[in-house]
Amino acid sequence: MFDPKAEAMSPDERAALQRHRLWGLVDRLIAAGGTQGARLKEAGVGGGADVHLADLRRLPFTTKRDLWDEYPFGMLAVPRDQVAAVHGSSGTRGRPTLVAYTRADLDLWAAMCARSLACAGAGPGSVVHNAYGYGLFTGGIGIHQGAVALGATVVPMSGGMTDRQIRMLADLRPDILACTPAYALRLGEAAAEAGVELPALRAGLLGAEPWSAELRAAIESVLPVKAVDVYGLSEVIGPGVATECLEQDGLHVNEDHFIVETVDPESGEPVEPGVPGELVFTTPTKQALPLLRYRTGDIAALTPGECPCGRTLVRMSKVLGRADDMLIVRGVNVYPSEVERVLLGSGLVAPHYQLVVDRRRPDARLVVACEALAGDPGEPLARALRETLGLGADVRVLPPGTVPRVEVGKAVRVVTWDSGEPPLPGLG
Ligand code: DLL
Repeated sequence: MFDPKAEAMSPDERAALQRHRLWGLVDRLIAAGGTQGARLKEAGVGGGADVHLADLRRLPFTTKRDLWDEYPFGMLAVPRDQVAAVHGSSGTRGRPTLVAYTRADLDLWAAMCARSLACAGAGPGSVVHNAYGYGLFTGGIGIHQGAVALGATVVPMSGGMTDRQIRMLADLRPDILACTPAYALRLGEAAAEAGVELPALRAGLLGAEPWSAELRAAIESVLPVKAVDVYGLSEVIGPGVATECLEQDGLHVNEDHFIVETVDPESGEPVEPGVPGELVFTTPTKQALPLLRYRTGDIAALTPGECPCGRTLVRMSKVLGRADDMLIVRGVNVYPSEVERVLLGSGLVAPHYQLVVDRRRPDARLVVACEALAGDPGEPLARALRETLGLGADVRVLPPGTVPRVEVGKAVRVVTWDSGEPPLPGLG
């Protein structure tokens, strides 16, 4: 079930609500007197009344660098003692990113995650097996609070201890599995290894990392689930920003709380609907760390219009990748997810792979490490990568079980080989 009042508004109703909320945000940022407020004043904005929705595209951006520069609490828009919790991301790319929540923010977050679960078909009384990591990472605690807010029964598994997860899935017969797509695959593989036939689940609510439609097919072939995509980032709130419904045709962005734009990652200018661009979010209702035009680095396309499920929220495509994950191999630009599509679309290899960027020489070489389902797919895959993506890659077919499986945290799809031993056995 979904809330038609919030999720099926007409475009005019929604625009009026966004405009009203944006007005409030601009006033709060200016009153808080921080970096974002100062930039608004520099841009000639004296208060929310000056800002219409159409002006948003002319307002200043906020970036991850701002969060780092003001780490840990410099960007707060409320007094420190009103912060009820902090979360963040581990900072695989450098410093950790810390975000703060007031009690009202935690309620909003729970409501957004309850919407995500409802998108995946959950309702009061559903059993939610939550294998996202609990802790500073937003996945575990976010989905947990969403399940509680929905009136579901949450099983707080966190990541790892795969044998015990299989046992609980078999015994508790949950409706929803919530975890990363790579871990869903691992669970399917581990259940098969243990000879356990898992009972059918209604849906898998999978996200926190990019995954292709081809990986969806691989997951649905090893686990009895309909796999739907959930997107979010700590800075904006965590999971619950956008979710696919059971139509599996794009992620509904919760636009009443997260105003979304897509811009050209180079110029920062808006791109047309349907064209992939960098996702930019404004959070008009968040209190502790409200963001104006936050640049996510994530690339996806937006498509307006009503979904057969009844929601009128704008839909975003699956995330293609992060602007900074784009590989440039001998002049060819490619996202890891595009390589994933070719690999898994071929039907020749198992859904476990890693891309090794060999930088031991000045002309970087891409090594695609994968595991064959049958025969020797090296040559046909190298040809498919060349023909589809224009990419010259060295495809290495490794023995089954060689590519690392993910038990905890996010899948590492790309590794760099700078010197010394190869990052995976068998690549030397
Ligand atoms: O990954 C929040 C989350 C938890 C989302 C659980 C969904 C499920 P961070 O750790 O801050 O937050 O990482 C955010 O992960 O900017 C994207 O690059 C990537 N990401 C998250 N969801 C998806 C997705 C959580 N569905 C960063 N598809 C984001 C592709 C995703 N990338």
